[in-house]
Amino acid sequence: MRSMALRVSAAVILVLAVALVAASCGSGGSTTTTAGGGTATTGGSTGGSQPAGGAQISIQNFSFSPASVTVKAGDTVTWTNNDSATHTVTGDKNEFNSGDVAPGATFSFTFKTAGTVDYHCAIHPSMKGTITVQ
Ligand SMILES: [Cu+2]
Repeated sequence: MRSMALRVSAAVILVLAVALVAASCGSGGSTTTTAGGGTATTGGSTGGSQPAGGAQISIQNFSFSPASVTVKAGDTVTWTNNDSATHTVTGDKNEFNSGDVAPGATFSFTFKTAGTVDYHCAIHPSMKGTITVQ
């Protein structure tokens, strides 16, 4: 019995030692993990059907997400209505107006001039967003 217990504890120590070595290797490898995260960012351009540099905005839970987006002049911004209600994407100064965007539908607009455009949903005025064009 006693030697059995010794063997078990020896095994536990061995496992712990291996775990420690693995942990220190893991922390050294975390730099690689961060680099992998950078690759994931590149994957964000997977919306390959969009022109390079465009932006995607999701309409959900009666809000624009993200509410603030910065693009370059000439970029196309696409809004996708992921909500269960109909919304609009309407420039505060009527710079653009999507009209009704049904659930599941999209609206795209190309911003050609630099400046800041505030917009809202004409149906739900509390829904607001900003596009900054550089
Ligand atoms: Cu709305």
